[in-house]
Amino acid sequence: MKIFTVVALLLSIYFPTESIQHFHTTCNDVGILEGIVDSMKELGEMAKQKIATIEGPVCSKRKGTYFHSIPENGKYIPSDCADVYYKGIRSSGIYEIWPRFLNHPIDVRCDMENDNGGWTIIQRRGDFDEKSDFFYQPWDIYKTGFGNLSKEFWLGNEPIFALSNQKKSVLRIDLKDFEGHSRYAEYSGFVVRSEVELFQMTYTTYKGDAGDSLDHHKGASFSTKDMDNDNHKTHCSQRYKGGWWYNACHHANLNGLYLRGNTTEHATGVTWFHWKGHDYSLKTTEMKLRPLDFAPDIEIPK
Ligand SMILES: [Ca+2]
Repeated sequence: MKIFTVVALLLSIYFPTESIQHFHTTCNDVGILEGIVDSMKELGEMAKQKIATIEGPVCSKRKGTYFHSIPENGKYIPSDCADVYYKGIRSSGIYEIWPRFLNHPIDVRCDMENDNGGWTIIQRRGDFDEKSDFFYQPWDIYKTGFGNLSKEFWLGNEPIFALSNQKKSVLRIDLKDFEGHSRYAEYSGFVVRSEVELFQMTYTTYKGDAGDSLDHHKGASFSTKDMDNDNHKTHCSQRYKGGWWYNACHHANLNGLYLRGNTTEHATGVTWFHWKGHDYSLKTTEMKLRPLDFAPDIEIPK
């Protein structure tokens, strides 16, 4: 990959057209821009390491959709669950992928059912007999990920950073209560910045029937019980018992305590305010990513 291609890639990641507003900002945004520059340096280093470890990325364009994979010992590892789908696999389950900005492959759970599939699941909660505070973890654990892909898990802020930056992405959130009802929320343009920028999260548009409880968290940094990056004088993560993009403090707390339905513990449960309020802890949640240009009719020849 030529160096100007890498530069163009990095520029397209950090200066997409909808972010032109960066150029019209005030002095207060200088810090943000400095963070972006630091992230570009970090991504540049990652790109150099990646270039050094592979013979060359495989990239074919079919009907406007790119298929990226990395050759290793003669086999091609998909870069996400959309690539797994393009290989002809239509069953939900655990598969190996290699996101472009990670230096190693990882196992992930793919959702091949909801809205045509192709989703890489980044968070999963459910009734799996884990401790209720299983998601009350420190920064470094949230960074690399934890849990069991067959039960509850957080994929990790670094893999989420890598996945959300390699292609323009959609985040889908599927929610279920204990009475058999389901809701969903979808966020296009979802992106999580690097650790230098405290895994800050943003997106462009919402759609769905769950209500937009992520709106309060748009642009927020990630916080954990040992890292207060929120916008409230208290420590939101310690108050609400999760790792999350707390602002001041939350309308969604999907990594909170597993409290099973109605609870008197205010806002510490697995909550989505615009559907069930602050005092109802959901039964299952899944957060999943898919490329914005996912095209379910495409299959890459084997
Ligand atoms: Ca605080």
